[in-house]
Amino acid sequence: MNVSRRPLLPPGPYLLCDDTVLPDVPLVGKAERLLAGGARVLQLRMKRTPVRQALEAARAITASCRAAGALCLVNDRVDLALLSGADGVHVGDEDLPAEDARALLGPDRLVGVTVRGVEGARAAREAGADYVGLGPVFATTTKQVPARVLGLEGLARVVRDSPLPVVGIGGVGLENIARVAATGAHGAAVVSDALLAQDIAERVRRLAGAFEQGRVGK
Ligand code: TZP
Ligand code: MG
Repeated sequence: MNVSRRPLLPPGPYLLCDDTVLPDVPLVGKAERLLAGGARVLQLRMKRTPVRQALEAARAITASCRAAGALCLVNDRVDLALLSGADGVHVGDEDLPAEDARALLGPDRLVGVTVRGVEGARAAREAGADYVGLGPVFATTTKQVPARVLGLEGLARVVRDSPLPVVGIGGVGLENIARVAATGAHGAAVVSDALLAQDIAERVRRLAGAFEQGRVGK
């Protein structure tokens, strides 16, 4: 019997609420705009916010997500995810190992892991992760990534062989999200294309529509 109350990661755009892109707008304001556009999952990425403010933002944005029926995942910080009651955490090579994140979070929250290929996805599954973030799919300036660009073919190959749902990340925006979806990827992580749009909520709606159009079998 499956006794876990862990939510499923919604398919489609996976929006990052990031403090390095559009730094003058508070995180809570960015989250509101992303949610107003119908975002179903937000990842709160706080690379430059002092920890007390980060905790406050995590608590407020978790509450906003819950009210909107969206999931809130915290990047890097298992402690902030736990304290804010967020739906989970996303960890990479410089964060707590996935198995330790899982041990701290218990069975009812999501653990996502950044990987660079199929081997990483298999290891993430062994470690108790629910999904993997894979990238960079395209070149990006939002983050310096110590790995080569995968392209759509590289993404498709990992999607085919991964034992976990794959969220593509890096350089994804309105112009290419349908092609990311067409690889069979479960999700597409978007940072700057949404946050730098004139109308963030409208951009999120368009990203979701384009993802849906690109989905395999549609
Ligand atoms: N991890 C891999 S690429 C990336 C992260 C956080 C940033 C992607 O940003 P953008 O602006 O969507 O290309
Ligand atoms: Mg990290």
